[in-house]
Amino acid sequence: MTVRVLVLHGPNLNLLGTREPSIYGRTTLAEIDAMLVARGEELGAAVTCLQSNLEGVLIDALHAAREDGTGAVVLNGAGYTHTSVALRDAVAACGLPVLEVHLSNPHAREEFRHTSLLSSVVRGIVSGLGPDSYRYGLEAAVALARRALG
Ligand code: CA2
Repeated sequence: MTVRVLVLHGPNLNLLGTREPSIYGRTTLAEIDAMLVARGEELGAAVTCLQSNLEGVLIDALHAAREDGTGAVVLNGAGYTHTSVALRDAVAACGLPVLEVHLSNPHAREEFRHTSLLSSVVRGIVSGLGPDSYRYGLEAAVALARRALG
């Protein structure tokens, strides 16, 4: 059975591949999205990707996912990971398995990145593996969405 997975990218991730390649690599967001859609097809999952620099847009997308048959969410909250109580509350409220992903390993970086407001309300976390963090996050999301369907 086809499951639906929503991939949400937070602020500044639209710049991927164009700046700070030493931290975030040279892969663009469009390339990551294409890889995820292709991997989803292999797994029998319909993958929808959305990037926004606006906290409210990410929160609205989580609210919509609750209603539209989405089975799981892959979320890179980017900077909001460390600051946004509102995004955390939306993750907790959406009632879907959410996988937190990060390209870099925030624990190997500045101290302010060591705290994630999301981690205690998500099902799992994948970080530090570049675009593969998203790939593994998607694979886990598909498995969890399938399991929920029974
Ligand atoms: O490693 C990750 O995926 C992060 O979520 C990325 C966030 C950062 O605030 C988190 O601590 C870890 C930053 C995303 C900004 O992306 C850029 C990409 C290219 C150039 C500049 C920023």
